[in-house]
Amino acid sequence: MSNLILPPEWKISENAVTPENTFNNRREFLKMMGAAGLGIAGALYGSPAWAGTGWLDFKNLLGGKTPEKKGEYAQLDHLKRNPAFAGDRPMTEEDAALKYNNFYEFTSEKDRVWKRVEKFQAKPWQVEIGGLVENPAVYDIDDLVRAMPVEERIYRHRCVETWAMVVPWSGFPMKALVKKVKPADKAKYARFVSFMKPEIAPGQRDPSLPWPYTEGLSMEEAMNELTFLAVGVYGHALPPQHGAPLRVATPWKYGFKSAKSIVKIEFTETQPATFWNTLIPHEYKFVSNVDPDVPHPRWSQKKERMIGTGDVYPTQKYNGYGKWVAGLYE
Ligand SMILES: Nc1nc2c(c(=O)[nH]1)N[C@H]1C(S)=C(S)[C@@H](COP(=O)(O)O)O[C@H]1N2
Ligand SMILES: [Mo]
Repeated sequence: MSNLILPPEWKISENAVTPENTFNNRREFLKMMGAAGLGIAGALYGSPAWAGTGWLDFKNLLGGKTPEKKGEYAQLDHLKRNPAFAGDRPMTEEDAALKYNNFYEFTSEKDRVWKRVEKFQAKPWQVEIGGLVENPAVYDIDDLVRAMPVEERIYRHRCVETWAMVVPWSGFPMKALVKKVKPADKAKYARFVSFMKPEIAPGQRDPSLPWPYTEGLSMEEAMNELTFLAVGVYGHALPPQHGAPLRVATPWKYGFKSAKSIVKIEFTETQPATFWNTLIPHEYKFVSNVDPDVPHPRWSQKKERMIGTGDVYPTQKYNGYGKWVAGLYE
C-alpha cells in the first residue's frame, strides 16, 4: 500500500479487513462471523478497506494490457450525447471502469471480474416485460434497442462500498419503455431480474445466495427522467462485466440498485424482494439513495474514491442528482 496515500479512515488494520478468499472459504467465515451476525453477505460486501486493496491492484493493471475483448464490441453509431448529463467530474478511464466491477455471479474479486466473464454470451438475448402491464412482451435485445430513443449520458456512479466512477452510458430512459408496455394502475413497483446460468457463472452455484440477482424501484422512481436502461458504455455495446446487454443506471442510488444483464422486468403491486435486501436487510435497504449523512452500519459514507485516479471527493446527497429526484422523497 506504499505508493497510495490513503485517508486515515481507509487505513484499517489488516485484521479488520475481510479476507479476500472468504468466497471460497464460506463455512470457515460463517463460523468466524456467526456471533457478529453478519453472515455470508457481510463477507461478500467487503469493507471499503478491502475494496482499497482492489484499487491498488487496479493501479498496476492500468499500465497493463487492455482486455482482449476490447474493440470487439459493436460501435454505437449516431450516438447523441445528452448535454443535461455531463458527469461534472473528470471521466473515468475506460480501462479503469472495465477492470474494476461488482458482478458476484462471476467472482467477488472486483479486479478479476473482467477475466471471469469469458463464457458469458450477450447474444442472442431476450428481455421479458411482464406482470401488471397491458402489453406484456418478449423483446429481442436488438429490436428493443431499435425501438427506443438511444442517447449517451455521462453519469456518476457511487458504490455503497465508497468507490465511484464517471462513465458515459448509452441507453434510453426507462420511462420510454414503460410507456410502451402500459402498466396497470395497481402496478406500484418495477422488479428487475438478472440472468441465471450457473454453468458459466460460478457464484450462482452457491445455493445460500438468493439467485438470480434481483432489484427493484417504485413506479415513480422507474418513471423518473434519470432512470436509464444502458445498452452501451464508452460508445460501444456493453462488455459482459458491465452487465451486457442491458443494465439499469440509477445514479442517485447506491450501485447495487442497478441490476446487470437483465432478462426480465416485472411490474408488481407489492414491493419486490431484492438480492441484497434479502441477505442483509439492515445494511441494504430497498430505497438506498446516496446520502453522506446516513453511514453504512460498518463504515462512513461521507467520502468516495474514484477508481482509476484514486481521487477522493465528498459524497453528495442523492449523489448530486437532487435536482431530478429530491421531489420523490419529500
Ligand atoms: N446482476 C448483478 N448486478 C449488479 C451487481 C451484481 O453483483 N450482479 N453488482 C451491483 C453493484 S454492487 C454495483 S456497484 C454495480 C457495479 O457496476 P459496474 O461493475 O458496471 O461498475 O453493479 C450492480 N449490479
Ligand atoms: Mo456496489
